[in-house]
Amino acid sequence: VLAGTSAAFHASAAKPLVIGFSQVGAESEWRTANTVSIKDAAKKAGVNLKFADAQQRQENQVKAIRSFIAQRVDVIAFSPVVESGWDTVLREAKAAKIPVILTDRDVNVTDKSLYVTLIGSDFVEEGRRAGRWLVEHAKKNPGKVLNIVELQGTVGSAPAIDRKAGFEEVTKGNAQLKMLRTQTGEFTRAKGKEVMEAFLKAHGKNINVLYAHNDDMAIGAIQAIEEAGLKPGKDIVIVSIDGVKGAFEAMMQGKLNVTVECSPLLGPQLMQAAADVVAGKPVPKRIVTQEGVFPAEVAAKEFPNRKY
Ligand code: GYE
Repeated sequence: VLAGTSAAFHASAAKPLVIGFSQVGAESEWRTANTVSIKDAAKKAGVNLKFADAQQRQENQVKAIRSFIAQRVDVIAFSPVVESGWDTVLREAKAAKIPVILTDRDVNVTDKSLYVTLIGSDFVEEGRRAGRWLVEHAKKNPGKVLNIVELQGTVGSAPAIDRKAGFEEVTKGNAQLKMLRTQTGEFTRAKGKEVMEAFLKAHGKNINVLYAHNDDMAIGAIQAIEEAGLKPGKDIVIVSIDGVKGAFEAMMQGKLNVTVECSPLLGPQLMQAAADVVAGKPVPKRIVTQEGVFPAEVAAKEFPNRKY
């Protein structure tokens, strides 16, 4: 009885860990799932989470981080909208001795001691996986040149930069694959649809392939393709990234050909890393998520297993 009492006493006396988290926004299905994962994991871990939504704007993230510093939270975590422009505010966090954990997206800083770790996917590899699928697809139509249009993610964001680079790395020099047009669709359905409409106006039936940096833009583009009287998934082959439920539904309807998985379920790893950092335990500089590739043929079988 005594031991139990004292354990309970210690548990209630222990201050809950306070984490300030600045989220990118609510631009996609991926992002919504990521937010749910982080909030759920915080609740389960008994963490006091201060959550701020930046609405896809870096200036809002800088403000949120400064306010977390002023509140003297235990750990600052954030998913940076864009890669560059973080040195000053991260130096402020370091001067205040508050550890910073990056989730999902990377920053471009010369002083790597400005953050503890980055938890998230390898976006270059995702781009390569998308490109490799297309290289294999092209082999099924030997001699045929495929004209590609690309919908990029948010300008200056790590996933947009890296998914473009990885895709280029494996498709460049392939005589069957020709990039016609590339433009940002800002990772949203609305913008994906709008930009695809413009692509279709300019190039119509000459477009053979759409490479979208996320599923939401692909889903928006699917609408544009249908409204133009063409068959998405057939007249235009569509390759995208994330693996959200909406993509699996589109694949089961034959409108999307493949999605490369990018898991948004980073909450539990974030809570673990934050607890470890505060406890003074070593944390690896990079924690990479394990992911796969899902072509339309396996969509129906995999759908019940999808968690986001
Ligand atoms: O792919 C996209 C979201 O940073 C990996 O951001 C994330 C990307 C994700 O808007 O859907």
